[in-house]
Order: sequence, then C-alpha cells, then structure tokens
Amino acid sequence: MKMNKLALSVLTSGMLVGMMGAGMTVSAHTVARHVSAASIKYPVVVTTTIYTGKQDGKKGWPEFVPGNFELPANSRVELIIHSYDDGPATIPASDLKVQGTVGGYELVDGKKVTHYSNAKNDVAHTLTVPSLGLNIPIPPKTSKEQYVTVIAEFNTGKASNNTWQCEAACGSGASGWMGAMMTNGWMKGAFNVYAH
Ligand SMILES: [Cu+2]
Repeated sequence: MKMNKLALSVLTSGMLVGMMGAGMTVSAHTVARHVSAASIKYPVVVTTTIYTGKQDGKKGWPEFVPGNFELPANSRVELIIHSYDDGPATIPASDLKVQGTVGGYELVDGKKVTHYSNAKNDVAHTLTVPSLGLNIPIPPKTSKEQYVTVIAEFNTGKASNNTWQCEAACGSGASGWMGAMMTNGWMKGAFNVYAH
C-alpha cells in the first residue's frame, strides 16, 4: 500500500486560503493525516482527486487520492473532489440522486445539481457511503476543462466506521466492477468518523 493511500487531506478553510495566498498547490499527497481536535475549524475542508488509469500508470484503474478518509465526529465537512476523468460509467438507478448532503445538492463547477441520468451518460464515479446515507455522484469532466470540481457539504454525526464505494462501473472486467472497484483506497475505502 502506497503512503499516499493513507494520507488524509483534512484542511481548515483558513489553512487552505493561507496556502493559496502563498501560491502553493494543495496536494492530496502531502497533507497531514488530520488536524488535531483542538485546532478543528468549521467547516472542515477535505479534498480528494480522481486520477485516470492513464495518469496513475495502471491502465483501467482510476483512483481517488486519497482513497481513505477519517473525519471528526459532529462536524460539518466540505468535501472538494477534483476529477480528471472524462469517461462515463453506468450506475444503479438508486444512486443517481445526490443524497445525504446539506440541502440535498452538490455543486458541480459552481452549479447546483441534485440528480443525474444514465441515459445522458452523465456520471463517471460516485463517492457513496451507504451506512451514512451519503451519495455524491461525480460527472465526467468536459473537454473544455482540465478537471471537474464537485463540492458537497455534509454533517458527520457520531463516531462510526464506514466503507465508501464508487457505484459507477468504472473498473475492469466485463461488469466494470473488478480491479479498482474491488480495491481499497482506489474506488472504495474507509470513510471513518472519529470522536474528538
Ligand atoms: Cu469509479
């Protein structure tokens, strides 16, 4: 398991703004595991990036970096997902709706979105946590942009151990559910909420 699989990108808004102001790039590979309880600011900003198999060097294996998450309990989280993937994948009808977020929507490149359609091929991946009722679909990036940005806010609730899974068939094999879809830290992983 690579180190970056364990790296967790919890940054406070203030830190993020500070880093941007300093001209630094926020990298999911280098940020701290999580902030200490005393220094938690709200909302907690978490970033992850979806890279294609071409980018990560494993053909047909797209991945979330980081692909495991640990979040403070009873906190408002702003999850920022950047995705470089332009390929749509089929997802179960039950996962087409944005669920569990504040207001029931997510922002896609700044626009409010509440649901998606398989017919329009408009989902590439999802970050779905069934035990938390959370479903965040991620559309393919358009040809006009380097990556698409999805922002969703949600409340973590009490401490719990959860697993997230991408519900879009983006992996390998005839079903699209092999490879990355079955591998922790790629298209599934931990989504744990810790007491603090
Ligand atoms: Cu996926």
